[in-house]
Amino acid sequence: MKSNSSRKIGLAVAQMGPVNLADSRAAVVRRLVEMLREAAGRKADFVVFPELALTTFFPRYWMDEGEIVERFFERSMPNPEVQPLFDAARELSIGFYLGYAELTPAGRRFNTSILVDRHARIIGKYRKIHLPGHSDHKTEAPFQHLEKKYFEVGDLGFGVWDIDDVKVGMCLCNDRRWPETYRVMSLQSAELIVLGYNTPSKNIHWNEPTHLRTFHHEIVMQASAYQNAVWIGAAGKCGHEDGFHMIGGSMIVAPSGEIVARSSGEEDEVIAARIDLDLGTTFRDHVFNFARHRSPEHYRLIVERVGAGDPLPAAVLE
Ligand code: CDT
Repeated sequence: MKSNSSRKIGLAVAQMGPVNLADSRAAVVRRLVEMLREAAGRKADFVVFPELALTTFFPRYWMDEGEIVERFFERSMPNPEVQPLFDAARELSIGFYLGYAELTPAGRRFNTSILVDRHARIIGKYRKIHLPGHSDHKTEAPFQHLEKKYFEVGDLGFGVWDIDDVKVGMCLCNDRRWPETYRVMSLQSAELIVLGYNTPSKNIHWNEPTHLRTFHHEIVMQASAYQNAVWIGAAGKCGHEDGFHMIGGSMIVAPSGEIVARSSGEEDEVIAARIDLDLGTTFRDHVFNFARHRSPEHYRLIVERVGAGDPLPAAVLE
């Protein structure tokens, strides 16, 4: 990530409209490349793409696992279908974050994101830790949320990487709702946290009013940016994928908690801001000076307990 002044960089978030079951990888990658070019034209140094950006949000479908793997998982990265995105990044000298379904050589499956620098080198990898949904077939539900069936819990922790002197952390979708996600990264001096999401506007587990889906999406990121003195770039895949609606609201949030850029629709859309990393330093030097003010001896329960009042591991997250 290069910057003209020492502590300012151009950050773009590339929201995606729907990716339908019938859409080819090649067509999706063309959309990503087009948005990468637009972001570069707007002087971005780095672009955030959504979670599972290369395919439809397939955890909504109960399907044969072999078919799921064949249709939706990537065996390597970059692979020939995704290579045009890497080639464009190198040509434009721009870095990116991309979410995709990863199949390892050992046959393990993760909901993964990567951090790619402006030389198109993969410098960081994250595997989603907070997998939402269920693993059983909910025959009464209008759609499924089978992340617990199709993915393993990530095994890489929450990392932070240096990308041209900016400390960048990654997470994915449901992770953004959990305070631990951000704090583990801010304790590694993260300055910018990037994430992609696919958030259905309907909650199949309980009758949640639809407006709360966007409200909670905003409130967790605004509060977390402030409490951890980080910038957040969040890219959604949204609109109606084969009739199943997901929220938009892709955004860039400042360490003040303020939203500085926000998508306006539910289609492919690039939003951008020139972000001042020193704003985070200001908050970290004062109200959130961790070294001066944190009291970890009083936080032990956070790592000793999983569920409230119960030292045993929680069974499921639903
Ligand atoms: N993709 C993803 O993690 N979506 C979840 C839906 C939660 S409802 C089961 C999210 O947190 O947005």
